[in-house]
Amino acid sequence: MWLQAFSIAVVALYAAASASNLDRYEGYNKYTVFHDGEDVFNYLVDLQTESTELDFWLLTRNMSVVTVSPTEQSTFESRLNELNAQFVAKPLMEEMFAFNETLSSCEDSECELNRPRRQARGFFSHFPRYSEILNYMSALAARHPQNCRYESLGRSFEGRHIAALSISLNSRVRDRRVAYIQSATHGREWITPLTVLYLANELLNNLRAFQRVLQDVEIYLVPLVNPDGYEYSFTNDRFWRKNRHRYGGRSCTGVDINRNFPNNWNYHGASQNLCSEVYSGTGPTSEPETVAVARYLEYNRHRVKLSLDVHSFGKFLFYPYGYSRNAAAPTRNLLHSVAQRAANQIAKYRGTHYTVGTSASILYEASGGLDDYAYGNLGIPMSFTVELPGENFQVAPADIIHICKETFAGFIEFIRHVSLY
Ligand code: 0X9
Ligand code: ZN
Repeated sequence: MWLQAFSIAVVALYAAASASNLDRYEGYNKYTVFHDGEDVFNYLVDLQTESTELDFWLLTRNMSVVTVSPTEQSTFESRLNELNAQFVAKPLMEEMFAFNETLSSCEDSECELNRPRRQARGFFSHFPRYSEILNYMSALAARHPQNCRYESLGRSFEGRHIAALSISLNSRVRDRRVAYIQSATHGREWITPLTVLYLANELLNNLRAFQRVLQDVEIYLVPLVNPDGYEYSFTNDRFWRKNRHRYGGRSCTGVDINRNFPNNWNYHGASQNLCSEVYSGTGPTSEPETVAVARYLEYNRHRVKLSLDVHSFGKFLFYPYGYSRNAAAPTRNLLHSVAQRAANQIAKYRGTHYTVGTSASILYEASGGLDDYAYGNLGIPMSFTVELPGENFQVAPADIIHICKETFAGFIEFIRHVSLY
């Protein structure tokens, strides 16, 4: 009897916690659109930049995934029909409830109730909240004081720390080449910090095995570039992408940090409409999160040889330039071959296939990204954006560990190249 009441309470708590960040998506549809003509692609690119009612989860040259509010669905469908584009529509809530288990959070009583099960399955079987991630990072540093430093790069708009881990064979030697890896620039991309934390944990637990890789290299990890957006995607809006910059008296919130870096700022694929998902801010580096990252990279520009910006989703490895299809990186052959090697290593684990290229040619042109800034402004020779697997910014909990493991193989391959520069 007691057990039954307990289970009912667990289910009720679970449902309450799960529903809140999806409340606003009642009636939304998720569209998968297939298109090979320029017309449809250009129509979708314009919508991505300017529409505030449509949210592009993926936009490639021949296939796109977009969520649409109930009021906009008929106009959107008519336009797609006019353009002869094939599409499949699915109620968004239906899809999300299929992923029910992944909707749990870990800063409420529900977390406490699930703790034993979670511990049994390990850290890499759920989506941890901000405080859990920071605890995990500081515990790693405490456990490996000779090899790991835990620090803050600065604070977010809402005042959260942008936490970092530095990993090296000897943390007192400070002038090594740096492999810089960041994630969760976009709040909703929950799988991304887990892959970076998995890398930290694996390296620190197997320092001897990775001695060669770490010989001349410091690994610098920033798992949550956008802690406010990350938290907001748990508490209020599962699909929140931008930071949480609030402008007094204005109804819309947030800047896309990956449109805010000072490289061709606010050129293609960025918007000056505050309500847009790709709002580029009031100027380059207008955001505290962008400043924190740019300041670190600028200060260490001669040491940083690799910059990886981990996003989701789509299974892509992108190299510069992303701002224009007509801009070719002078070292593109090298960038391509390093990324292809990483893709090959990832595929070895269970066959996951990544596509390698520039995001401007595979996706859309988008300016103000970290990858272009690191390569173009700072001269960091290896700069990439990783788009991890996924379908809807969730992955099944049982799959998290596999994504972490295959991505780890790719990270190590990228890092192996650092000592060559
Ligand atoms: O659009 C983005 O910021 C990235 N894709 S995501 O779906 N995670 O939002 C791709 C960025 C690629 N790099 C540049 N365009 N510079
Ligand atoms: Zn992203």
